[in-house]
Amino acid sequence: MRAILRGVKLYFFPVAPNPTKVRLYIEEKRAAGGRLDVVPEVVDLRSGEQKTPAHLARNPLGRLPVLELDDGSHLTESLPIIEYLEETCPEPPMIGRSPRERARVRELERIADLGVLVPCARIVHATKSPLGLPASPEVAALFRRILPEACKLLDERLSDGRPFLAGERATIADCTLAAALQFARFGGVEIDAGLEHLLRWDAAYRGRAPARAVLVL
Ligand SMILES: N[C@@H](CCC(=O)N[C@@H](CS)C(=O)NCC(=O)O)C(=O)O
Repeated sequence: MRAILRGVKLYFFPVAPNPTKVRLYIEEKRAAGGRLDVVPEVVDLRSGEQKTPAHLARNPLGRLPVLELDDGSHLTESLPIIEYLEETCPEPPMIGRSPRERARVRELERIADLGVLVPCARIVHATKSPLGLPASPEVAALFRRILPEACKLLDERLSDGRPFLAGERATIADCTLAAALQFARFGGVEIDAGLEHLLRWDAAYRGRAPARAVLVL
């Protein structure tokens, strides 16, 4: 009998990359037969709702995503939220089965997050921040130099034709990369057109039902 997770709520905002990672994870898990019953609720980042007392009571840092648990307590930070959901509802696995597989998936997820999502987010917020943050050409230039390193590495990993970053099945690494690339499209951050394997992965991933249920760009 598979575990069923009930009575939890995810606060998110569409296109914002960190909540998008979690939403993609939930859709992928459900599509693979996992029984996650998570109620979504929008917190409007454009109007500053994340800084209202109601949201600061959920996350004193005023950010998304936040997972509200069945006892009313809150969990913040996208990766621990995903890992909590995965540990609560481990089948089918989305981080891998053996210690080595799990380490490999986590390695790819960290590269996608720290090497792609964070640079994309820094470039977007330094050029045309949807949160109204001040522009910074220096920050944008720095992260434009950093971004290609991880993109190139992931392109090389995908060059053997594997459908997903870690192999034959979608994992949390795909969720993070897809969330990052959607935010890049939103903010006009260009990904090198020569990275054919990465772009092939992106097009194929976005065409799948779990991605279509979450991604809007
Ligand atoms: N390290 C955090 C980052 C959270 C974060 O920066 N979230 C953004 C949306 S992607 C946010 O809520 N920004 C609103 C703000 O900073 O006011 C995570 O992984 O969840």
